[in-house]
Amino acid sequence: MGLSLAKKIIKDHLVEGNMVTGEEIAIRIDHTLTQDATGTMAYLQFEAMGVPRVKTKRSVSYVDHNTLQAGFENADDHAYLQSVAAKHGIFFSRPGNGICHQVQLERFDIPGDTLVGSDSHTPTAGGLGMLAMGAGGLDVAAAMAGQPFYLPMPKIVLVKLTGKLQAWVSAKDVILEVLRLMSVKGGVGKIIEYGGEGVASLSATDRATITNMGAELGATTSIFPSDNVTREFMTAQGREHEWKELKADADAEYDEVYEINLDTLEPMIAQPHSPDNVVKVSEIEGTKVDQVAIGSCTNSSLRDLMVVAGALKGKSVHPTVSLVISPGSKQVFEMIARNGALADMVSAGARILESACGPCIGMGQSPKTNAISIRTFNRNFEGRSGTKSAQVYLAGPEVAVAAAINGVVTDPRKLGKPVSFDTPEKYLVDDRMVLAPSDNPESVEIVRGPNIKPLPKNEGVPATMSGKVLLKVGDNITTDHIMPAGAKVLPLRSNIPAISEHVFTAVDPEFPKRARDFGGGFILGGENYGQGSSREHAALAPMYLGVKAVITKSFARIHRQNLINFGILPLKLVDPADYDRINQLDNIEIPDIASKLKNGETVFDLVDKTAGVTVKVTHDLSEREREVTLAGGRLNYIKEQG
Ligand code: MIC
Ligand code: SF4
Repeated sequence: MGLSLAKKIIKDHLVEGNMVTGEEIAIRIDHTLTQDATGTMAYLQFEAMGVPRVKTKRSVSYVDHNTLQAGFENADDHAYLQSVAAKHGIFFSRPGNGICHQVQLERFDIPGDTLVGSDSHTPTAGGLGMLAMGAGGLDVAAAMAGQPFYLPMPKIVLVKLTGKLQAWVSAKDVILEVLRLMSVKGGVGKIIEYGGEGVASLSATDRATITNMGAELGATTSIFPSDNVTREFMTAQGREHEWKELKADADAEYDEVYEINLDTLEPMIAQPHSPDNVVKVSEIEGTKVDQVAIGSCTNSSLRDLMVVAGALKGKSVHPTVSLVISPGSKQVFEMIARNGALADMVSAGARILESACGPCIGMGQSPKTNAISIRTFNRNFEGRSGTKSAQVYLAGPEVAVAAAINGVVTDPRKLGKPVSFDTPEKYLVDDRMVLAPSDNPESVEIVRGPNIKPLPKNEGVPATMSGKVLLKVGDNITTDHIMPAGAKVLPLRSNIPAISEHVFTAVDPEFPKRARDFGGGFILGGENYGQGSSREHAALAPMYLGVKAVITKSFARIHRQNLINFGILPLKLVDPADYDRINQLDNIEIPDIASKLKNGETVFDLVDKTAGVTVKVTHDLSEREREVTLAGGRLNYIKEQG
């Protein structure tokens, strides 16, 4: 039986385990990426491992999230990151050079190689046929230190594309359709592989839009074949030598198959407050719009911005709409500046930001109270824009620009003649904003400003766990609920004591105080707990506040891994109905947990002393993960292993 594309790459990189669905495997990692908001922690952890030079083929450190610099904190982080990169053999993409995933796609991704990044949208690289996964900073640090990356062998899902996209319909509509079909938890434990004859009509950056937002399915990653389109893109980036062909065997077997006919796909839009709340644009046409934001790692390629500029040319932004645009990279920015497209945007009234994440992570441009904001981004979780009452919709650049011009949600097919765009034969390549590591690393001093605080430590699992249920939450809790981002909190990413004061405040402002008053305790959650971002702060800061275990119906992959990495036990209710029997502030106890865990037991009694009931909880930790948790986290474990 032939192999899927994903299985071929896994097989090539397998260092431990068997490729049996659900079993833990370990793969060799060729490349890593970090961004500044997760990178400071990742490099503090890398430093703690005591490895002088990264052991990957190539590691790149980007600065793209915290670029507002409303105080000294962001700039302190940048200086720290730049010095660490120089010293330890890492390339450093300077602030202003662009969003990590866009720059990585343009300049560094290699088909058939593996990439781990401390950002959940790392699968963007799957657009070029790379096996790319998001992870917590500690897992990325471990990969830089030469350790393999561990994951349960995923199921492989084929999304077969037929036909060709119609005018004013684009890649974003494809992934929104996949989200409509599969939901935000439909991809958990799966790799989404794209195939079928429709693939050939999608450009490399179109494919990257699709694999990027595969993160919102909860998928391990998403991947496209590497074909002639990939080759042309890499040649235009001056990197033909790094190209190679990659495709699934004709008789490859898949665990699930979906089919999407591009011919009949219409413009789609995700409504508040979830990326899978998708309808056809035509169903909500006429809805008044207050803000339009174009950019992010999903939709800020040259193609996307040329379409936006083409639609805006000679027109004005609607008087009641604020239109903001952030180009994805310096390359894109410079190219639209030189070819005049930027002038068309500015002339129409667009507000141009630097090449960075910006509004996508609530770093500025928060919309007004109760605003309706249409964004080309990938997440519309409540409050993420910085305005709790805002209604954020997600759509492609065509739908976004149509709304900016008309002031209401508009089917872009009504804009008339489509804007044509041909992928350039040559992109403007200039890597001066990427600094190579130092040739003389001993001479490099690490710069540690006052915002860089030491890593907190965790002890192992206590003999018996007891304490209060500090918080009870529902299904699909995101890491934005657990550890909010935005302009106020993001600057504290290198300062765990300070950032821990914001844990769960989006849900319950009293949470940090309660956790401190009770000396820590437990969290009770529903399905898909911890979906969204890879931020390990959503585990690290609760750990700092004394959270010992999180008990849920199910977990999202990256967050589950982060909990283990910091020694917090991810436990599941054996009977999900028991969720209703346990309440916030109940006193609970899990007797003899440490010894039971050591002995390999998987089911424990959880005694709810307040409710007077005993329920069963379980874990699905691999042997290695059990040891990591018992050691109090992966850093302790790595040190113990020498
Ligand atoms: C996000 O989109 O939520 C982020 C900000 O890029 C995060 C990383 C972070 O929290 O720093 C992600 O997606 O992993
Ligand atoms: Fe940045 Fe937004 Fe992409 Fe996250 S999703 S990496 S915040 S642009």
